[in-house]
Amino acid sequence: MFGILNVTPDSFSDGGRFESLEPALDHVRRMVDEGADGIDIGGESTRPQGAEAVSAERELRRVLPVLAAVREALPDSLISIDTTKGEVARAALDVGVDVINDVSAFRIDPGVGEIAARAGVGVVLMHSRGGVAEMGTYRFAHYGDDVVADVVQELQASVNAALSAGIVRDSIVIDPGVGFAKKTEHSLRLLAELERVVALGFPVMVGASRKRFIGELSRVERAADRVAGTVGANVVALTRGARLFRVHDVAPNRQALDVAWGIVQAGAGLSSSSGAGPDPDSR
Ligand code: HH2
Repeated sequence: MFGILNVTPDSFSDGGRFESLEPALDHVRRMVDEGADGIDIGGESTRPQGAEAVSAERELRRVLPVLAAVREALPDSLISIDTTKGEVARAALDVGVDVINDVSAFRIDPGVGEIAARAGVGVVLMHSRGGVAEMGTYRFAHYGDDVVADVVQELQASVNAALSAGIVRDSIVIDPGVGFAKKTEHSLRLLAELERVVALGFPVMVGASRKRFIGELSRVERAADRVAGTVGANVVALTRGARLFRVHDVAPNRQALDVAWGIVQAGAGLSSSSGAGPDPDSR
């Protein structure tokens, strides 16, 4: 599970809260105490209401001091940089990040793939369409009859590009990109049929946390109040094969997913032993 740290003034649910170092570090420590395996740090919002693309210089000014401080404070946690820019990815690798999370899956800057390949780090390839300022909108949310087929095909193309850039299969995680160039109906179909994304053969991350589709289904306006809806979405995603979760609220998601995972595992044990039939000596 990755806890989210947005070092931005304009993120849709936590913009402006963690721009200075001390609040950011406190928040990160808390997320790790609550059970986060890693922290995903981003300096550019893709929020639905007119996200503003920022320059590499500005993004670096926002994230680099925080990345360095978090790396020092948490030497054993995974740190991921959420960026679409090679320049930012390279500088983040220099301070020791473990994962590059690119919401454009190297579409915006193919150089990110080569940089990740050279460094031998993990990558998250997320499905989206369009540039940073429009990927959170519905501008490119046009699909055929089967949104899952279209997203799987585009994710496969991203995987192929990553492999051609020299990234090894074991370093790749894929993500259907809930809410990115997707209306609520599209995000729901993708979560409902997540097995078809899992079938591509890579670990699947889901980033449903506090997103608009949860607000629409639950009629909860304020993003920070969408925690229960997030937990519901993540538990269903787990049962359909998601194995990594990107969340703002670590404690409730950790508890729910640990319990859900225990039940999934118990069920798997039952089905694997059921072939033997009932033990005649047992009652
Ligand atoms: N969603 C957001 C950002 N990065 N990365 C992955 N892999 N998957 C996601 O679903 C995903 C992501 C958007 O959420 P957030 O960072 O909270 O908001 P903002 O883009 O406004 O900063």
